[in-house]
Amino acid sequence: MTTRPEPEVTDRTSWWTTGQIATALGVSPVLLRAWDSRYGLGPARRGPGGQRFYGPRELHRLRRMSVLVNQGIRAGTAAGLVLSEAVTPARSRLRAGEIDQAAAAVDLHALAGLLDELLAGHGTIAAWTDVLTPVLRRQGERWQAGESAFAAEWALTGAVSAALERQAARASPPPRDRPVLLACCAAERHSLPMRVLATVLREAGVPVVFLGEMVVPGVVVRTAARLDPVLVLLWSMTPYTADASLLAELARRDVPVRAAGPGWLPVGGRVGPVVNGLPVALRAVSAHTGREVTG
Ligand code: B12
Repeated sequence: MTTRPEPEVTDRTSWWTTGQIATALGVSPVLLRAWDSRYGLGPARRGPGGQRFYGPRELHRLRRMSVLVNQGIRAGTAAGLVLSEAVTPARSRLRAGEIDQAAAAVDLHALAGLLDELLAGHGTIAAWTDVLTPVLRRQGERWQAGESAFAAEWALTGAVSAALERQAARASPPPRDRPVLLACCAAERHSLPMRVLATVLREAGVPVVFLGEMVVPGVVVRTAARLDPVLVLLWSMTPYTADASLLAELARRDVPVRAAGPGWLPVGGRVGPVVNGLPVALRAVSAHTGREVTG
């Protein structure tokens, strides 16, 4: 089985169309086009035929717009508010710097406040993509350069996990339905990407069960048998944690399972291309649940 790397940001499949955004927000495509032409709440880019393509930042702005309008605020006023609080790259860099500093100082109180504010202001997807991912990558580079920053990494990842749990807990309870099951392979301690996905799915009203880091293979098999999930994502961050025999065992039992994370790229997913990015994961969930999930 060949593997497919995560699509580039320029790859059109990483973006959402007007129809997908309309379904996710429960508004009509006509209204979205009106918000674009009247208030400039438009897509990130357009295809050759003028088709609109929205990214996480635009989705966040439109969700805010829709919430404000539903609260009875006039569309023009709401658009002004949304545009004035727009998440700009400069603002994201500022937030990233503040979080990095609080982590370096192992200031858990400041970290919790900054992360809650970030998630509320940017939305989970943009907070992860635009702010937390760069901060975490920088941590990784420091580690690789031999800098001893274990305390900062520990503080940061613990605080991010906890903030994401708080954010998920604010969402309304999901319907009682077959869940999406997320699990890390048995030796895998890098759990944040799955925690982010669990949060985004909770916010989107999709039932999700996240088993956490370092899950014993038998537990994944038994939980899948018990919950009858619509989809299982088996996460591996590094090649030495990818458990191909567990993946094969789940597939043999007819569990709808996909390999997720860069750890699978050298060995291949065996059951379809590797799910290696948040938008790709959301599309996989959409395909298996039959409903458009854009976060
Ligand atoms: C935080 C962290 C830890 C924490 C994890 C805590 C936690 N609860 O998650 C701790 C301290 C436990 C840890 C431990 C280790 N770590 Co570490 N860690 C990281 C760090 C800094 C961030 C991990 C992360 O969340 N990445 C997510 C984003 C930031 O990564 P990304 O590359 O942008 O994202 C890719 C995918 O994940 C995917 N993606 C992004 N978001 C999403 C969302 C979804 C839903 C999906 C499906 C995909 C997806 O798209 C990207 C393209 O591939 C990375 C550095 C890095 N660059 O990732 C190192 C890193 C992953 N760790 C590394 C190593 C070596 C280790 C240790 C072996 C070292 C050690 N200290 O003992 C152990 C291994 C533990 C184990 N058995 O798993 C290396 C791995 C190198 C390799 N490829 O083999 C890295 C890359 C650091 C480095 N530069 O060398 N680590």
